[in-house]
Amino acid sequence: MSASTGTAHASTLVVFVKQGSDSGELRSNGWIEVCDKEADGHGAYMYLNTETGEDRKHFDRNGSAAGCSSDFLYADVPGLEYIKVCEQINNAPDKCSDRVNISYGD
Ligand SMILES: [Ca+2]
Repeated sequence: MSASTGTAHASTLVVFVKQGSDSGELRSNGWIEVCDKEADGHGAYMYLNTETGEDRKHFDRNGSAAGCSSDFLYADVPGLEYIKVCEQINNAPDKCSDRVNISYGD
């Protein structure tokens, strides 16, 4: 059972991003869900950058174990500049999807 059940359906999907099999979802009410689907020891996270230049990472807190991690954003969706989904690589640059610009609400 996902913690997001119920809440996620009260809003519209803004963007769904994949990096390999890992994925991240952003919804219009600020709900995000990050899913680490690769049992490769590389933690998956959604990277968010706001129009004021703040950034934050939201990890799938149980890694590649079953279930994803959901959170509400610290920022309004219209205040986001872009997001991407990444996996953390030790001693090397993280592997990330392309940036996805967020124009929702702009
Ligand atoms: Ca997981």
